[in-house]
Amino acid sequence: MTWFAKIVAAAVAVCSVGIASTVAKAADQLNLFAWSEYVPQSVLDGFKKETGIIVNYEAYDSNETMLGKLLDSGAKYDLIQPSEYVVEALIKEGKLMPIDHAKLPNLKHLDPAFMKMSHDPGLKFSVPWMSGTVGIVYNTEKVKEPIKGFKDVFSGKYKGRIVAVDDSREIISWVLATQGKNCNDITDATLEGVRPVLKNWLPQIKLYDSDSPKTALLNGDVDVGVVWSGEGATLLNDESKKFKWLLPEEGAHRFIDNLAIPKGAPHADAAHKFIDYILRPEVSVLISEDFPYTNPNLDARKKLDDKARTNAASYPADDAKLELFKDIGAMGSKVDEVFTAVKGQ
Ligand code: N2P
Repeated sequence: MTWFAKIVAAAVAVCSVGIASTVAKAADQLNLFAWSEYVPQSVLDGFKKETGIIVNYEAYDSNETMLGKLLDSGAKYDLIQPSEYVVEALIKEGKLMPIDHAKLPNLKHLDPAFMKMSHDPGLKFSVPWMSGTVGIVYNTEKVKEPIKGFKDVFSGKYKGRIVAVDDSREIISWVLATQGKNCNDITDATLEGVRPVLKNWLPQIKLYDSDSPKTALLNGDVDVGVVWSGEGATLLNDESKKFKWLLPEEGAHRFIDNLAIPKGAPHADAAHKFIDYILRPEVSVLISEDFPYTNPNLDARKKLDDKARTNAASYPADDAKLELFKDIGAMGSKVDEVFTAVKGQ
């Protein structure tokens, strides 16, 4: 069974209620299936005001959830927001519609570095939305010894005081990093090596939250987090100044989240219009203001104020040790299986 077949089977098993009824079909609508806490209402409103197109924003909290629903839904979605390794997989599987660059005059604002990424060189099937990292954030009023990496977070000292994103591929990559292995070195053997470490780590996590892990840190429910950089950037902006952000010394994942149009999308033209709209620097800035990730739009970045441009979580140092995830094919479902099994123990 391929990774895709497994995800479809799992989606069919758990989705008792079809999503078709919630997804609009009218010509002046756009069905956007995107990460939660990532698309500002002001952008959706501005797009509607200008084009008359209503955006139906359905949110997900992991690539795997998105894939399951996408493949189970028939052609309902017009735009999805997969990360780099999922773009790579969807291209291989022939699931994406080519992007018509002639409809995207604002593509010129992108940092040229994003045109050459290995998951989609030349951006034939996707356009970057935001980039980011996964790092560590902690409350310095509660944590007195400096934390340097995953080994410190999961030393046992912070048991019951940790929030982490609920993401199997991420968490397994953290274990691999502590073992000196690359985040894409995923085989049956490396997964078996990961399992005992997961058994030790996962019971230390108080809360899994991929939507808004900053909330538990702000509330004081937890003191340490392993979270998306945009969440870390928001915590750094907190007026208390009590949060510290760092990239783990063992190495970190750099993700590139993208917009892509699934094959068979009912409103492909509206999808292109939306992509071009968010590529406008003045619109792209609105995204950065609400969700301070690394903006791939160079002309938008120039419009950010100094505080935003120098936020260490949003814009890591050039020499940071960062790795992109690659498509790992059928091993993707094994990653899920190992994580779910240990989490459920
Ligand atoms: C936004 C989530 C960031 C996505 N809320 C990580 N790929």
